[in-house]
Amino acid sequence: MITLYQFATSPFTEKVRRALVYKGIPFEVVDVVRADVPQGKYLDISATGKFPALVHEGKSIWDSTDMLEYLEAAFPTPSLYPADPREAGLAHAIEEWADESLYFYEMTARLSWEHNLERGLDEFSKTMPGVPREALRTNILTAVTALVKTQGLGRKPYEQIVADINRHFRSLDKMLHGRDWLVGDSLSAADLAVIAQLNALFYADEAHVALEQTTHIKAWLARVDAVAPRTAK
Ligand SMILES: N[C@@H](CCC(=O)N[C@@H](CS)C(=O)NCC(=O)O)C(=O)O
Repeated sequence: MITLYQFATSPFTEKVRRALVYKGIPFEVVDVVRADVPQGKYLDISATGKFPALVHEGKSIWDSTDMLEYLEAAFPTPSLYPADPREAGLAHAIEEWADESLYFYEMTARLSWEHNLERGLDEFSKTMPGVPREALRTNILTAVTALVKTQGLGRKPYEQIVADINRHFRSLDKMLHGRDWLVGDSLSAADLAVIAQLNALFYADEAHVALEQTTHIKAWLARVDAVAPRTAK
């Protein structure tokens, strides 16, 4: 049995869960308590202290990109990667764009802009048992604002970040023009990585405004949900 150690609120958790469900792999879930991570409680499971992480047959795998590759090797069908080499390369590039770029947009808009934070606070409360809601709000705002400033995105003016978000949605819309999937002719790791970051971004009003200006993304979201739902049916 595979065990998924997760922060339920993480887009990377959603990406990996969808891969597990798509491949029909049974798994159990352990909700990681955030406060226990700095104490080193899970170091044998995730050396980076980041989650999600998978444990399978005594082996730990962390980083969602490595997890999907591991699942592909252990459970090859249905495949998460296009057979064509150029398309396989593109799928990886889009996966990394989602994980390493879109991620910071969702962090900034969902967790460092106060007007959006309320929407996700209850789910965060579950990962931080015992922390009062108001303290949690302040802690998240302070920590994520500092983090995205250090990364760089958080130093851009609000209007610029909103313009970037709109451009990301327009790019996706173009990628989906005349196509069912982001790369190739079936679902790939690229679709899973991008939908997971978009769903986190949808906690932000600004992402809904951006979505409304696109033509193909809503149908693609429904398509991915139909074959690789967030949770097994
Ligand atoms: N590149 C990693 C990113 C994982 C990640 O950043 N997870 C966040 C939650 S969304 C985390 O564990 N943050 C806690 C930390 O950075 O200490 C992946 O693809 O799995």
